[in-house]
Amino acid sequence: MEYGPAGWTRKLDQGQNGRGERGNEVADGKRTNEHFCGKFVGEEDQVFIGSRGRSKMFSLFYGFWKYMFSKTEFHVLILGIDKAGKTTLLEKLKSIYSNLEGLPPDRIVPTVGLNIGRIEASNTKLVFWDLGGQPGLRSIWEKYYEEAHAVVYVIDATCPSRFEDSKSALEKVLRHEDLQGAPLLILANKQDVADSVSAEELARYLDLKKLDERVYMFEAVSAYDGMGIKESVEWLVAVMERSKRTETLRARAGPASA
Ligand SMILES: Nc1nc2c(ncn2[C@@H]2O[C@H](COP(=O)(O)OP(=O)(O)OP(=O)(O)O)[C@@H](O)[C@H]2O)c(=O)[nH]1
Ligand SMILES: [Mg+2]
Repeated sequence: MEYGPAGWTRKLDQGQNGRGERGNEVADGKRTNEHFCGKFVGEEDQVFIGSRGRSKMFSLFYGFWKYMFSKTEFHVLILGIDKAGKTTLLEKLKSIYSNLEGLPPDRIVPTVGLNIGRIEASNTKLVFWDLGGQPGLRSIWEKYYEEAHAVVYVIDATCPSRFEDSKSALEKVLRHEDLQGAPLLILANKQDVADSVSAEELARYLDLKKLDERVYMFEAVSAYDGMGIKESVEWLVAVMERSKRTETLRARAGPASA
């Protein structure tokens, strides 16, 4: 059941007969045994409209209402090479922002498919897609690019010997046309470890040339103790709300699906 404006309660766009006719529902959510088709349904202030007209009007009004007042939903991809800490980060996000207790690090296994995490922050809904980073799984990443509002790229800041691998995987992500204009948050993860490199050092090391025309930020985080995670989410929401890419995705989806 979807809840529409002014207490209307109904299944969106689906009549009980499967043809968009709503049979015996009335506007205040109560039900009557009379049918709408071509006649009044009792109360004087109810307007006489055929079932198809009502259905269409309701869809339009409901779509508009949803467009104006429902919380925006953003899709955020979490990418990075294997063992960077993506899934640990996702579980930490869930613990911080939802009532769900995230999995503890010792119960997290390497990702083969996709992990999804939904949170609400700054009056928006965020859906995180966490994908496996092993070399054989990286070709799957691009299947999710088209629908992503932003990318979080996680790097293990304690492991300089893998920075080169991280850098080339990230450059490939940035070259892909389906991710054009997507804001990018690069996380120097595992800051709880004493010899991890800082976000500034990591930025110097990566020396990414393709970042110029993109909104991006480097942030030092720890998926273990939560350092930097709230700042990261706040930044993501702020940039996605005003990014051109969000406008494009919204226009593509249309008002009814906002
Ligand atoms: N010290 C420390 N270890 C971390 C942190 N985040 C993740 N780890 C550890 O890093 C290892 C890899 O973590 P995962 O979250 O499985 O990494 P992943 O990026 O999801 O890896 P794939 O699913 O294979 O792509 C695990 O042993 C984690 O406990 C962190 O912030 N600090
Ligand atoms: Mg994982």
